[in-house]
Amino acid sequence: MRIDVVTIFPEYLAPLELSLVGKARTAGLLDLRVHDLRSWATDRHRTVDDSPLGGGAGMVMRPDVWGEALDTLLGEDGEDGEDGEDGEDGEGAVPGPAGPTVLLVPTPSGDRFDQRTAERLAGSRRILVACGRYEGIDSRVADHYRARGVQVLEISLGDYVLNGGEVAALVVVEAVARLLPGVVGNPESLVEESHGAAGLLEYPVYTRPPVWRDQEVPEVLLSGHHARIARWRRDRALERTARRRPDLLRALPADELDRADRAVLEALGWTVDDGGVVPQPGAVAD
Ligand code: JFH
Repeated sequence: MRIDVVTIFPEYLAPLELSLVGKARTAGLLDLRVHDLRSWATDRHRTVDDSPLGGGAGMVMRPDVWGEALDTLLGEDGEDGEDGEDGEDGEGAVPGPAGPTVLLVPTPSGDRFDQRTAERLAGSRRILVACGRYEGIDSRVADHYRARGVQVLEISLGDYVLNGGEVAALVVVEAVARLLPGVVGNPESLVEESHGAAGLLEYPVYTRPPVWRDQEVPEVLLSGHHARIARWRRDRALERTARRRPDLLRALPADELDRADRAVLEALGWTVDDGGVVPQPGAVAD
């Protein structure tokens, strides 16, 4: 897979040299290239912004500079690296799976980025992340590439305001890279993730020593009794999800809940009927 990130702060993406993503790049599983948007600016000051039409505070990123950057990079299909671009940071093209090119635009008003989005993106051949700054990128840029048949995804990490799209680019690259075949050392952990306890929060985890600062590890985890351990973990996952993420609980398919699940949920003020998982009459669930 090839991922291009365009930003006015290429150094912001430096952490992608580290850890799992860095290894994926060195191993040739991920062709990640970071570009400085200003290299497509044309004036002496390499200006990328202008004041908002219609008035208002702040600045907006110019469509013409973004257009040149994105045309150049989208036109580089199947080439292998040397575009002479400054701030470029490529390892050479990697033969990726067939699949579409996606233009990803982080914005506070985008669709929520979640694991499903990451899984979908992991199936694409190329991702181009356009990191805005100031008040964002002139809206015609996303519209233009959408009209040209590019899959444009405007995404938000959550309901808080960042200063630009770079943090979202880091999040997306990490979430997608770990799903690529061969990146995560033990693919069993990915399998466990996708259908271990689908739709529930994680159960709590422990390691040695069995007593630490007067706190004991739950005894069942030392018992070697695999069925009891699995049940205990499932109960804790249900409990956490009920308290912290009732929205996830409501979304659980009732047919995936066994009798023991239903008993735990009943004790927590929830009931399972044909309408799914709902608060017990009179219970204040969320
Ligand atoms: C980004 C920015 C303020 C305007 C009311 C809420 C926002 C943009 C590019 C993503 C998430 C971002 C994000 C992504 C890209 C950019 C800064 C500040 C406003 C009006 C718009 C520029 C922010 N999940 N949060 N933030 N900015 N306001």
